[in-house]
Amino acid sequence: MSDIAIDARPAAQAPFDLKALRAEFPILAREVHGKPLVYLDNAATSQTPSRVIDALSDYYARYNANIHRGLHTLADEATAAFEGTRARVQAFLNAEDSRQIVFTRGTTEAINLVAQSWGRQNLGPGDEVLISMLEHHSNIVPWQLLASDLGFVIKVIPVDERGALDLRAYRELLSERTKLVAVNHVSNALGTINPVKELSRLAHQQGALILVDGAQAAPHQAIDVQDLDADFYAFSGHKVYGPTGVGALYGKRALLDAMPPWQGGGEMIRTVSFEPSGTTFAETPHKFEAGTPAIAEVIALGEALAWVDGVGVEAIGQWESVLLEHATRQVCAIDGLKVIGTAPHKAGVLSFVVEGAHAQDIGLLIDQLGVAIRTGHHCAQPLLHHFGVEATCRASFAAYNTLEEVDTFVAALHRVIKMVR
Ligand code: C6P
Repeated sequence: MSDIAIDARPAAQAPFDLKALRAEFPILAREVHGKPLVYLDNAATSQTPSRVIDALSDYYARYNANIHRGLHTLADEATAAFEGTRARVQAFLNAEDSRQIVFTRGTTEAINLVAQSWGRQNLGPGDEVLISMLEHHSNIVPWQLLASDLGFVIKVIPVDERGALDLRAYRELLSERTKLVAVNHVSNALGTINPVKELSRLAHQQGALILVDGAQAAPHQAIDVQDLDADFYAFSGHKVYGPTGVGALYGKRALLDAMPPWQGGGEMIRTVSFEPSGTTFAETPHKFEAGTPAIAEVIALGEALAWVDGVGVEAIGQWESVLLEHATRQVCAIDGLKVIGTAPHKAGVLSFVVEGAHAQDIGLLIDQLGVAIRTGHHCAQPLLHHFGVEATCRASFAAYNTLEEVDTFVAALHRVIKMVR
C-alpha cells in the first residue's frame, strides 16, 4: 500500500487505555479471510465486551428462572437483576423514575409500542405527525401503517444539501394540527446529529409531543431525557455494546400511565376475568411488557451500560470524532469519492459513494481484506433517494477502533477501487 499517503500529523491519543479496552472484546482478536478483523460496522451493531458475554452465560449457569412470578431463590435473583437494569437505564437516560423505562426488543419495537398504544388513542383524521427525511424505516413505517388505519397525515421535515435538518421548514410545518414529532437523534445513514432540544422546544410550543429515536445517539453521547424534554426516547441494546433482542423506551410518566396496553398476555395484567371489562392491567411499565421478556439480555444490557459508564460515553464520543475526522480527511482525497452527509454536527458515521464503483462490490471486496463496512440503503431509502443514490458504503466507529484501523480501511479502499474501476 505504498501509494497511500498516511497522515503525517502526530497521532491523537484516545482518552482511555485503548489497548486495554480492546482486550476486553474477544471478537476483535479474530481474523477474517486471513486478515485481522477491522470492524467498522458499529452503527449496525457494536461488539460486546467479555463482561456482557459473561453476564449472559452467568444467568443461564447460575440463576435462570422466570421473573416477577416465582417465590423461589432463583426467581428472586433473576427478578432483582432484571429490575436492576431498569434502574441502570433510568440513570443512563437521566429519567426521573425507573418506572418510566419499558423494556422492548429494541428501538423498532419501542416506536411500534408508541404508535400502537399512544397513537391509536390520540391520532385521527385532521391530525399530523411530522417525521424527518433522515428517518430509519423503523420511524417511518409504523406511522404509515397507523396512518392508513386512522387517517392522519404524515409530513416530512426536509434536509439541506449537507444532510442537516431544515429548521426553517420544520417551523413552517409545525401547526396546531401537529400531534407528534418523531425524529432520530442521530442519523444512521449520514451521522447527522439533530438539535433535539430545539426540536422538542418548538414541538411543545405547538402542543405536540416529541418521540426521539436514540438508536444511534445512545452509544456516542450522554442522553438526558429531562434536559431534552423528550416525551418518548428509544434505544437498542446491541448498539451500546449490549446483546441483541433488547432495548428500552423511556416515556413521561403521565403519558405512559394514560396509555393502554398494546399487547396482551401474562406479566401485564392485575386480574383476568371472563366478565365484561373484568380484566385489569398492571401499572406502568409492566402493563407494556406482556409475556416472558428477554431476561438474560436485559440483565446483560445492564452490564453493557455499566461498561459504557466506566469508560465514559463522552470520552467514547470524543474518540469517535477523532476517528471520523481522520477517516474523512483521507477518503475525501480519493478521486471520484463523494461523502454523503457533511452536516456540521456529525457522529461517527462516514457514508460515501465512489464514481464508477458499486457500493456492493466495494463492500464484498473490502471484506476480503478483513474490513467490515456496511453497504446498501441502511434502511433509509427515502433519504438515499433524496441524495440521488440507491446505496452508499458506510464506515461507522466505536470506542475500540484505532487510527491504524482507519488507515488499514483507507488503504484497503484504495486497493478495492483500483480493482473495480
Ligand atoms: N440501524 C443500521 O445499520 P433495531 O433494529 O430496532 O435495533 O434498530 C432500528 C433502528 C432505528 N433507528 C435507527 C436510527 C437505527 O439506526 C436503527 C438500526 C441499523 O443502521 C440497522 S438497519
